Amino acid sequence: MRRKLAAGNWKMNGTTDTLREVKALTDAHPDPLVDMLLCPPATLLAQMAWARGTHALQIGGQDCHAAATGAHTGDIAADMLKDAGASHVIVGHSERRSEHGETDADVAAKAAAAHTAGLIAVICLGETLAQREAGEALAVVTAQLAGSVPAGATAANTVIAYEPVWAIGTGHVPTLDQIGEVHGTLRAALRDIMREAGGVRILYGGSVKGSNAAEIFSVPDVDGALVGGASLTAADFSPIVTAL
Ligand code: G2H
Repeated sequence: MRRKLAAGNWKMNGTTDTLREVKALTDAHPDPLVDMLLCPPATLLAQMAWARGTHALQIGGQDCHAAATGAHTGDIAADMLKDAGASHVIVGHSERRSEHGETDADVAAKAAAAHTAGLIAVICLGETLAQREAGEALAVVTAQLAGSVPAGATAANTVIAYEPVWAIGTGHVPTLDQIGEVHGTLRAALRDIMREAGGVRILYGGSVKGSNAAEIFSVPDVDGALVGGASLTAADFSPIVTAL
């Protein structure tokens, strides 16, 4: 049985004032039946860990370096995220892939570093609109999966997030059939990569909001969501948690 996961990716949003949303969210879901994860900017990790108090809210980074330490100005190691209170880290988000040129191999190295640090890696992948329109979506995500999941990945230390690039922050969402087709394909492909494939959670991400969450969560092999814009306030994120 895979435990559902509602994950929020605050991206480059949020200051200390925004932490009020953590209290509002944890107050709204004092004893959630699903896992809740928020990934704030690194500047807020430690304060968010403090703000959650004894609540089971999980906290994650949005990226990590593949190395454990060293001369990498501006970067953050997985161990540092863990030290700040994180249990997860997002790797390979499409904005990292497109804005920072991260390849599947880079993503796999980062996920491996996360595992070494004891973090759960949320590995993101997804096709572009051009790839979707060319009928390449399934081949693209299958290749990304094979290239981005490192040796040593298990159901306990790895979450997959399918985020079609054309759905991110655009309000465009794939049909339920399209989501189901990709998630089913990813589940099957995982079986070629690792044992425990049946236990790995596969999230959908891209323009998830309260009004479409329930129908997306009804799709087989959708184990939760990675939410961007609608995770920034408790008012928007709470209905998504409830829909799971
Ligand atoms: C996809 C998602 C969060 P949004 O990037 O990872 O963002 O929900 O704003 O489309």
